[in-house]
Amino acid sequence: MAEITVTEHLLLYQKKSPHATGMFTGLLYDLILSAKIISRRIAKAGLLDILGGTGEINVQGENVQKLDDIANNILTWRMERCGALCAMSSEENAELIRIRPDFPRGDYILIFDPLDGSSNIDVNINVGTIFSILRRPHGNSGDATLEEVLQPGANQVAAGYVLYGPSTMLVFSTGQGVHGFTLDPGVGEFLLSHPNMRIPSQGSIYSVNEGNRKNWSKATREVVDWFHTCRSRDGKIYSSRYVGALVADFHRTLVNGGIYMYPADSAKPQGKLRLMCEAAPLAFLAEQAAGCASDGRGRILERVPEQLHARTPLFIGSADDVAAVERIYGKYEKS
Ligand code: AFP
Repeated sequence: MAEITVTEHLLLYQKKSPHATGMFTGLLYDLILSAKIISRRIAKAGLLDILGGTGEINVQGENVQKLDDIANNILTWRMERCGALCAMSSEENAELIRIRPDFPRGDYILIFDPLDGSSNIDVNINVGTIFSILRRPHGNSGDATLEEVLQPGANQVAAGYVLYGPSTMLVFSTGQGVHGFTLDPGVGEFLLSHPNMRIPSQGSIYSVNEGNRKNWSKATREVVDWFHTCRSRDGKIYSSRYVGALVADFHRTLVNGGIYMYPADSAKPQGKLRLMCEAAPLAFLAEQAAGCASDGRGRILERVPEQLHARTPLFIGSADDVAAVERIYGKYEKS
């Protein structure tokens, strides 16, 4: 197979789209460079004094890991200088990150989770970076306001993730399908390895933290019990897989099909996952790959965030599996 770098791929798509500008391609280029730098730091984490926590608690009430901080700083430093942004939001920062007045700015808004699944770092399990790119309403200038940032996921112009796994992979969509690239460390480039990724319409894997069962509603128990007993089209009993790092669990779901679930429960009535920096970007990818993403009632991409760090239940993956979840919740809503 001819080796196409992610930069070549971006330029090709830029030519195909009359709306694409060099500014947008430049934004993605800087994002990808940041991911390569993060990947290099993670690969050496066990050798450097960068494992463990910083002793701080972030806006989400979670322990900040040293690598959370490192990844956040790498992304913030580079992206605020890229000239394409009018605001950023990170999972690690309570407020919007403003672009310094002496830096050039553009029309895009970048939302990211710098290191998702970071509680897995110390045990050398996959982690990832998730990103979402929105555009501010036409004609506005200056710093983006919070109202401009709180857009539904359906407005995303691009979204993706970097999975720091056995190999580092970049998976993203600009609304023209989902494409996956693998980092060749020798060349230092992401090379196209998974063109046009599609989620099978039904899978045979369900993924959920069953330790939370005691806190689930009757409806949620029925949802998970459904996957305990149903069979895939080729007669397979569903298997259970749960990494506890959303990017890794989603990537498996994207490649193999099936469903990832993080329902609301009595301890987390809004769910655990963040709408803007976790659920919406992965929902954009899922739909671009012929899958679905729901909060149990309807499309994640239609949800308008009421605040920067709004949370949501999430059911994402194969279209038939997500439809089964909505059917069961729907039954309880009617009764
Ligand atoms: P951390 O980044 O704090 O590890 O949170 C990871 C995460 O948001 C997501 O990546 C996982 O899917 C989910 O939490 C796991 O949560 P549980 O540990 O409650 O199952």
